[in-house]
Amino acid sequence: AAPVAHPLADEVAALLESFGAELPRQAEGSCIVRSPLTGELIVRVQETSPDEARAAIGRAHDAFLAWRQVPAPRRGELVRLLGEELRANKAALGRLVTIEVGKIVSEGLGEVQEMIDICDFAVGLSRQLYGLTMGSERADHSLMEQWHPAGIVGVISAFNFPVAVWSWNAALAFVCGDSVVWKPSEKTPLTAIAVQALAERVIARFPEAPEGLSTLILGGRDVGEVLVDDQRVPVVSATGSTAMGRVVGQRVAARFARAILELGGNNASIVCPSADLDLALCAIAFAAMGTAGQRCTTLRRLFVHDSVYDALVPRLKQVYASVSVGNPLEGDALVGPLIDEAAYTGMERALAEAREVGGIVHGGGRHTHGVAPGGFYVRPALVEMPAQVGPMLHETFAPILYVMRVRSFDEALDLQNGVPQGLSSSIFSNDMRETSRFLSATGSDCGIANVNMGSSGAEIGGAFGGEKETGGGRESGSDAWKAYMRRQTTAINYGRAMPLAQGVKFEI
Ligand code: UN1
Repeated sequence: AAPVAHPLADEVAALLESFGAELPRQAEGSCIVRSPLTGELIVRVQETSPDEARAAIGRAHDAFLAWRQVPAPRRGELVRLLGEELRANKAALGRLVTIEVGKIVSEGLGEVQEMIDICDFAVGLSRQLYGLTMGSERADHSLMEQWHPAGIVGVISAFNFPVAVWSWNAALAFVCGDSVVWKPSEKTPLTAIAVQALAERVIARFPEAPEGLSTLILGGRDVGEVLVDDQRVPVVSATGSTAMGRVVGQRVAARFARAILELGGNNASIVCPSADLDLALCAIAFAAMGTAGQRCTTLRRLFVHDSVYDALVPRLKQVYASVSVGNPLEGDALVGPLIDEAAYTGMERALAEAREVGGIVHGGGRHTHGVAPGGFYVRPALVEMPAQVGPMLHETFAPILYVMRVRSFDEALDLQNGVPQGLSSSIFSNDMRETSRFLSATGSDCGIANVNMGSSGAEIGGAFGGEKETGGGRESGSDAWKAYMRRQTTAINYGRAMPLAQGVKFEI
């Protein structure tokens, strides 16, 4: 039988239809969407023009003016319904993530679960947007702070978590009384169109929710810049490369708005003499090879103590040599494709650079067996490094794990902290002194520090983000919501006198 012309494109069209959206088939669109599973062209998508983007921001601004007046627990009810919608559509949306990004099935589903989790979190939060009261120094005065909605939250997201990142921002923004304008990665407009359709469905049947509460703009840098530069957008939450964040952060700061930046990671784990090596092996494998090495929390550097190096690293090499790579829709491979050809050439370049500085590369290279030739599948690479140099200092978005032998905990910690990025880190140790030092003020300098776990796969309950070139922003749980609101300090004089603070006298 003749091969089917567009099997994945047809499936994507059907999936989008199930969300109430249409596959935007535009012959002329400049955003070319291919499935990394096969390289098949799914569709060309038309970019939003700068004028259309400004109009979308206008609608989002109007929506904010109405939404901020809706009581926060009611806003939480909207997010509860969004969570229900996501629960009902988990399988279909997870599958669309797999088709558009190449994640394995359980990670595609996991991404949608992460969306559901943050919705649940935000529902509770909608009744806990707590301010404070302080004791005033003046008689018959009270002093307090309260949190008010901020305005439009601009969300710029990356391809690797094409829908979850929106939800970490949007679920909080909605309960905080904000509206959202979302510019997803130009590599993943289809999952964004699906989620936008689900959000619109919920908004349409919620009486107090204004049209324009959730808005989508599509395209690359030009359209992103409109969002970044618009005075009506007080909060811009951007996930992506450090190079992108450096531009976004400066432009947002130039107009005194707030940027929440989640940028590059170069995450490390330290394996100490007392480590449970079986546990470490499993944790390292998922952290380094999961999502084909394309998480910002992916484990990229491993420091192994001399005393356990020969017990661990040969086993790790075996795992690397035997891990299954393939199309996640056609089997149970643990490693799917890279997002595109540029990611593949980036990986090849990093491996060549590693060899130049004395690295010994195990694995790597294109994997072609049993997969469509248009997909960029690779063997994950383990690279034994003589020193922390060359590509080890950069984030390469691919499954490369650099391994180094270390002779002490202090040496490992210095190496771990000795890179420009500061997202995630972990230690494998059963020695309380080591683990406690790792978590102390003089330990890991990262936003995330784990014990006896890998660097990736954070739960939404904690604040997510990192230091240094990772950008400093925090999203998701804990008190990350505060970045989505404006703080107001309020003093009230309920007496008849007019005392001044600090005892100042000004008698007229
Ligand atoms: C990202 O890669 O952009 O901790 C975020 C994790 C996920 C989030 C990753 N919960 O790996």
